[in-house]
Amino acid sequence: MSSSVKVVVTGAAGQIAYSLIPRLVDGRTFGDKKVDLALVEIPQVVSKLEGLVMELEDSYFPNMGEVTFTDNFEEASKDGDWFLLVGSIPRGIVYNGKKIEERSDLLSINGGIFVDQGKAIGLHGKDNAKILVVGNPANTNAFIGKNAAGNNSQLWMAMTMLDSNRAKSIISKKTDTDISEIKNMIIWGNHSPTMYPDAENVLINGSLGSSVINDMSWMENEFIPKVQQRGKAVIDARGASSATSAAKAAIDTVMACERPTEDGYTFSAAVASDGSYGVPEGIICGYPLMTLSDGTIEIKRDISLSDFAKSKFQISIDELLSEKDAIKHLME
Ligand code: NAX
Repeated sequence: MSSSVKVVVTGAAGQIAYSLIPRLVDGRTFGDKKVDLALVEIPQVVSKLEGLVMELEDSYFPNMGEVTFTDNFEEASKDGDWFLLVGSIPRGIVYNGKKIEERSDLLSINGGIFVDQGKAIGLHGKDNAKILVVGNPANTNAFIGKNAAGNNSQLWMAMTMLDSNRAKSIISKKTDTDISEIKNMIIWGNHSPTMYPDAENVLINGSLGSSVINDMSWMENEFIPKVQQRGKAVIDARGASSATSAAKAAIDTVMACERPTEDGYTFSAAVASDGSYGVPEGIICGYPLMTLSDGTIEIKRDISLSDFAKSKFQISIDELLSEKDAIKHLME
């Protein structure tokens, strides 16, 4: 084996993690590196992880290294290369005697979690650590975590790959194109129903969506709402939220960061804005990204946005700014 990588996963007893964790050690995601896992849960369910570890051992993964589990995030974070922050408190749960229905309550509770996790990552994670926030509200959780970490050499991301993959599938069906030929599916903005999935800049067999699809009414009235509401549609059909597709999207994001992006292509994730595309600096915003040959990850800055796209994107930027306002008490 060439080297090793330590991956810290929170929410490790949850449904996404059950699909995600085996794929981290299957020899594909990190190539031939040995993968050490630090699995984290809240105290009430941490003991369940013993069963997951037994299953991992029973699965014969030659690339699996040391596997530990704990309810102590700080301890788990030591020398972490990758942090997959899946754990969060869902809407609808009773927390400290109160049913959590409002987005502002959700932002505040989860924000508190991400302050502590961010501090630990900033102090104990590797300086080149990459952090992917999956737990919702993902962008603002990442914003809080990054601020608390205060370590600018670490890369904080929020996951929009699932939205991108969903959008690719819809476009593949609409245009009767093999899904492997749908590329550069950018999700601009927030991972929330305001996100803007960009069907004008998507590449379909190498041509721009704006010329291939040529149907603004479909884009505006069918495609965009379908991507934005896909999570709810899965819950309605399955009686549970997306899990295997979310896990696959997290793996896709890790793989996109671990390997250079082919020339001319991009992948989707949300990162801190550097002002690109007029987005206020600092907020964690969905962008087209590229992994360069030296491993750095950059925003692709030369995508052209139509007036229609700009107006949709702005709605999502405004939402991110209002979320930022709702958690300002958590920012030191
Ligand atoms: P589950 O409820 O099955 O699992 C979440 C787990 O997180 C639970 O076991 C819980 O005990 C644990 N947890 C809570 N707080 C924690 C903490 N402070 N430290 C460690 N563990 C903690 O949810 P699951 O379906 O796995 O979804 C996890 C999160 O992903 C949710 O917030 C969900 O909304 C979010 N999603 C995000 C997506 C995205 O594209 N960014 C898509 C899928 C998913 O909806």
